[in-house]
Amino acid sequence: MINPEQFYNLLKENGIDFFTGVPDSQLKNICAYISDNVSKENHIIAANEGGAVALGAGYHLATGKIPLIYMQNSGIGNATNPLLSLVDKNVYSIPMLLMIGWRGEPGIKDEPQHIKQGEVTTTLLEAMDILYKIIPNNIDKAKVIIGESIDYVKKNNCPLAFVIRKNTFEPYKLQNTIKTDYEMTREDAIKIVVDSLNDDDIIISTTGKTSRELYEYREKLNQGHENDFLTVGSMGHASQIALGIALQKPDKQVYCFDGDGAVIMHTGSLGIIGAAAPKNFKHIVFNNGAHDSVGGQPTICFNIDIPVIAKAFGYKSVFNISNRNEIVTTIEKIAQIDGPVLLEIKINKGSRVDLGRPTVSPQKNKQSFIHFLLNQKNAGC
Ligand SMILES: Cc1ncc(C[n+]2csc(CCOP(=O)(O)OP(=O)(O)O)c2C)c(N)n1
Repeated sequence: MINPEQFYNLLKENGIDFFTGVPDSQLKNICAYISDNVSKENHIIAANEGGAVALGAGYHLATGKIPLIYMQNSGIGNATNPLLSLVDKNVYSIPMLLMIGWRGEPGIKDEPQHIKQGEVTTTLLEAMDILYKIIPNNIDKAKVIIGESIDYVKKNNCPLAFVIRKNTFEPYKLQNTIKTDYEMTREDAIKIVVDSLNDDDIIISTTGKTSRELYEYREKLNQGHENDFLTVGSMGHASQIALGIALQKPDKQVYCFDGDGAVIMHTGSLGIIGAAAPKNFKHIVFNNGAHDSVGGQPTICFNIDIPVIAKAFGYKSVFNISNRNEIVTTIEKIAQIDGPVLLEIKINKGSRVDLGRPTVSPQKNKQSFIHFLLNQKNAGC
């Protein structure tokens, strides 16, 4: 394995001193090292991977230097537009390094949402004409690749991608972590919200540990999963799935369980919800100020006012709470009033070490959810 400090030092020696991206669990250790050791001005956690590519392009335009953009391979989709229509040789020809966590690498067991993305990761890069290097597990070999890659990027004024396999980096624990003193973790809050909902309310839950904790709580209660659509991939899009359902099923209360990182990834969606204004749309944002599911890197969301943003985007009512005893009364209120409604619950980051993953496949989840929506008999999961 590669020591994150040594890897970072190699980048630094080669003149790389600007970093931006969206965190990934496979890049957790190197991202944590960068977070702890690079100044705020030179390390920006972006809203989404496309934004990170554009931010890196701006850095290059202003300095002539090479930025490094990090992302999970799921983020290639978000990054594709600026990579092809801004950075590409046929447009502005901007040099940059990409560092891409390779979830779902063929032959390595991973979750369903990573399988296709893992299969096509290198093919997508080839299709975009982006040269890629798989970073070897050995610092001396990595050193040669880093040097050659930076020469290539400078000479050709184009991007090059480092593809990072599982367990490439040694562990490094984030030091500069924000400690909060709220009453609940996400799992505590999810449990109380679920207990406060009615049997026929539906939940669209966001990517990462929110969906995993919701799933496990249903298991613990011996309930089925048919009320819940677990958005295991597609980070930032749970609210639009919920909108699509809410508009078609006005008789059902539709709850979107969102994360702050996910909200910030595609915030414009809030305006679309505000404009469509379904009365049955109830948005709950579990704000832990972090990308907790992939390593706890900070988001901007403890420094912005999500309810105020939602209100400005046309939500009818917004709430902000952080205490246990407020959840039940607020959910009761929310159930009675017209949406779109947004409830922000401020929570501490962190989760159980033994948190599992859904054992029901996404397609089974979809089938039982559809049956539930159509008021048909449960498909059995
Ligand atoms: C497009 C995309 N980029 C990055 C990821 C990796 N990822 C999975 S969950 C997550 C963090 C989500 O943060 P938040 O919504 O705040 O929820 P939390 O984990 O803090 O509960 C990230 C970055 C992803 N799945 N998809």
